[in-house]
Amino acid sequence: MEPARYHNTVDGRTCESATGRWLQSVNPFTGEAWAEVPHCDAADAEQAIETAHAAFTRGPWATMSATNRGKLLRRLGDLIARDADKLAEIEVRDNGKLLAEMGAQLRYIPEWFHYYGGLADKIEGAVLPSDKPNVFTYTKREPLGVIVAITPWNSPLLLLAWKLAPALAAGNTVVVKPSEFTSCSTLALMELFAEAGFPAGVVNSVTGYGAEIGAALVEHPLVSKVAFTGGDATGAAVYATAAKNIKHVTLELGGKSPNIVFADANIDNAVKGAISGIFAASGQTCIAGSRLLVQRSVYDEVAGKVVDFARTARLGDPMAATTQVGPITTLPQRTKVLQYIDVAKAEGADCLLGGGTPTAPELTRGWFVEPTIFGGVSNAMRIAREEVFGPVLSIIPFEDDDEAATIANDTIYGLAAGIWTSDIRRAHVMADRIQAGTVWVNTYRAVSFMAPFGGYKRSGIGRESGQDAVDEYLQTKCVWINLDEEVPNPFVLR
Ligand code: TXE
Repeated sequence: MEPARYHNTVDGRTCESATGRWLQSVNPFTGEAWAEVPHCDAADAEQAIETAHAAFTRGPWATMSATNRGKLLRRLGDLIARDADKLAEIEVRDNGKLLAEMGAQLRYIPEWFHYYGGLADKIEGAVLPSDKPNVFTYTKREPLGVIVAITPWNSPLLLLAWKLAPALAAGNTVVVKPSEFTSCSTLALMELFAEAGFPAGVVNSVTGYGAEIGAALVEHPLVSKVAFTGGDATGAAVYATAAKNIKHVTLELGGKSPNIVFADANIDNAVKGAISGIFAASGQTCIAGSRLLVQRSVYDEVAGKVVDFARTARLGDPMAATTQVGPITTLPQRTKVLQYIDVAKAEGADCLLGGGTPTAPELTRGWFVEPTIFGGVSNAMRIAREEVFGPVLSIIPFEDDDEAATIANDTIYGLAAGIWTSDIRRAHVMADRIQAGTVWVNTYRAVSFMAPFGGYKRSGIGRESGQDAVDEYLQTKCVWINLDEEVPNPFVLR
C-alpha cells in the first residue's frame, strides 16, 4: 500500500517542503513505513517564522479581542473531540501507543482548549497603589510574540496541546515542530485550525530533523520563546542557543522519578501504582516511576507482587483492545533500552523479569521490549541514575523516612514522585521533602489541564498546564501616566 502523505500548514495553506523531499514515518508495530511527511529545511523554517511574525504584528489576530480568541480555542477543542477517533488512530500507527490510551487521551485533550479558552479573557493587569502623587500606574500583560513549540515522539498531541492552548490564549502566534519520528497526528491536527476560524498564519508547522530545522527555529531572531519537551541533552542545547538572543524558554526534560512504598501502605494499591508508573506507554513517559523505592520490611512482598502482576501484561498490536503493553516508538530508542538492560546486568542488578525482546512470532516484526524488572538495585548504578525511557523498573530498598528522602532526591532530575503510605503525617512531610514538581500520594500519573506541571533541577524550567502556564507566554508592561499639569524643573531635586 502507498504510504499516506501528511502536509504542513503555513499561512493557512497546506504545503510540502521547498525542496519537495519527504520523510518516512514508520509504524513501530510493523516496522514498515506507513506515511510520509515533508522533509523541511532552514528555508521552510524561515518562511513559517516570517508568517507567524506577520500574523502576530498585523491582521485579524493582532487586533482580536481576548474573548474571541477564547471562542476560537473552545471551537478547536470541540473539533478535536469530533475527530478524536481519527486522530487517535493516526497516533497509534505513528507512535505505537495503545488505541485504548489514545482514545482516552483524545477525549481529554479538548479540555486544555476549553480551559485556556475560558482563561483567555481573564488575563488581567493591575492598577498600582502608587507611592507618588499625581501619577496613575498600571500594568498590562502582553503576549511575547512568535513561539516555537518543539515536541517529542512519546506523546505528540498531548504535549503539543499543553503548549498551544496557553500560548494562543495569551495572544501569541506559533510555529510547531513535531518529532521527525511522529509528525503525522500533529499535521492532522493542524488541518483543524482553519475550520475553527483561526486566521491564517497564527499556527504553522514545519517537519523534519531536529538538527536541521529545530536549531534554525530556535536561533531565529524573530522568535520570542521556545517551548520544548524532549531529552535533557537536547534541552540544554536549545537553552544555550536561545540564550544567544535572550529568548524565553520552557523546558520539560524528563526524569528518574522515585515511587516510594512505605511498609504502612496499602500494598496492593502500591503495586498497581508501581505497574502503571513504569509500564504505561511502555515506560516512554517523562513521569515514569522508574525507581521503585521499597521499605525493607515489605521489600520481598512488594517485589514479588510487582513481578507477578507485570508477568500478566499482554503485549501485542496497539490497535487491539486486549493489548496492555505496546512497542517502543523508535528503533534507536529500542536499542538504547536494550543497552541499558545489558548495563544493569553487568552492574550486578538482579533481573527478576524480562530482560530482552519477546519471542512470540507476532511480536518480532515490531520494536518490543519485554516488561523488565531489576531487584537489589543500588541508587549508584547507572540504571538508577540515567533516564532509560522504556519498560524497565529498578527496585531499590530503603530503611526509614530519612533514607527514602535521601535516595529519592539523589538524582539530577526532579519531575515527579509517588508516595504510598496510610500515615497522613508521613504523606505531608515526605511531600515537603521530595524535590520534584509533582508529588502524588497513593496515586501515580495523574495530570490535568488545571494542574501546573514541570520539573525541579535538570527536569526543566517553567510550568505547563494550570494558570501558571499562561504566565509563561506573557510579559508585563508597566505604564506610568503623569497627572500633573506641569512637569517640574529637572534641576530642582525633590
Ligand atoms: O529526543 P530529542 P530523542 C528523552 C529519552 C530519550 C532521549 C532522547 O530519555 O531516550 O530523550 O530522545 C527536536 N534543536 N526524552 O533524541 O532529541 C527533535 O526533532 C531544536 C524525554 O528522540 O530531545 C524533537 O522534535 N530541536 C522526553 C525534539 O527535539 C531539536 C521525551 C525532542 O527530541 C534539536 C522524549 C535541536 N538541536 C525523549 N535536536 C520527555 N521529557 O518526556 C532535536 N530536536
